[in-house]
Amino acid sequence: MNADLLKVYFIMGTINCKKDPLQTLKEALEAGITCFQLREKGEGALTGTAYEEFAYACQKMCQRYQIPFIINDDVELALKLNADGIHIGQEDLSLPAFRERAKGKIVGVSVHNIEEMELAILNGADYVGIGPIYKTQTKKDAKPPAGLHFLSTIRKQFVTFPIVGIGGITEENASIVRSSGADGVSVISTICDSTDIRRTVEKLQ
Ligand code: 3NM
Repeated sequence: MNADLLKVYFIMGTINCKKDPLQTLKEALEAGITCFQLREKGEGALTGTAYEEFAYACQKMCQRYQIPFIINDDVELALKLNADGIHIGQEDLSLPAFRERAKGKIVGVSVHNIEEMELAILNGADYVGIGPIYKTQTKKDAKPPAGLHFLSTIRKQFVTFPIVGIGGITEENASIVRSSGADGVSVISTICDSTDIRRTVEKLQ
């Protein structure tokens, strides 16, 4: 995949938004995000038809701005909607099985150590998410922060593989995450909580 798509990678679910989620997504798209992942998880998250309708609305909006629409975890929905890609965690699914079903789609995998990184590449991941780089309040079961050192170690070993950093990334630390080896930054709260999404996305670039 083209690693430029990871530059400013916005992740969101309805529970992350204080404002209208579709309005937040629209503002983020207008501001220049390069990729979007729907991560509808946690207490109070949409389910059933409401979830599918919301996913469809997000997809339509991403299509309007020609930005990849990725779904977190939910392989069935990703296939049903013909999403551009899917992002999976270590616990979610056997990657080789999914890779086979998701021909032509972007497949992203969260990795937390060298072994997971090697396995993700071997099994056909298109990019990896490395995190949490910093402490995050957003993911309750996040692992302890991996820090920039881990990111730069991975980058030295995998010189060209597309990598996005995640976890606690802000307007202030995005550039050091990039200079430590990430092709891009993935954020939830920095965009969801922003009072000026245009300015925030500019600073994350
Ligand atoms: N995955 P925020 S950290 C969804 O470490 C997610 O794999 C992580 O949210 C990982 O930008 C995380 O608000 C939460 O810190 C990122």
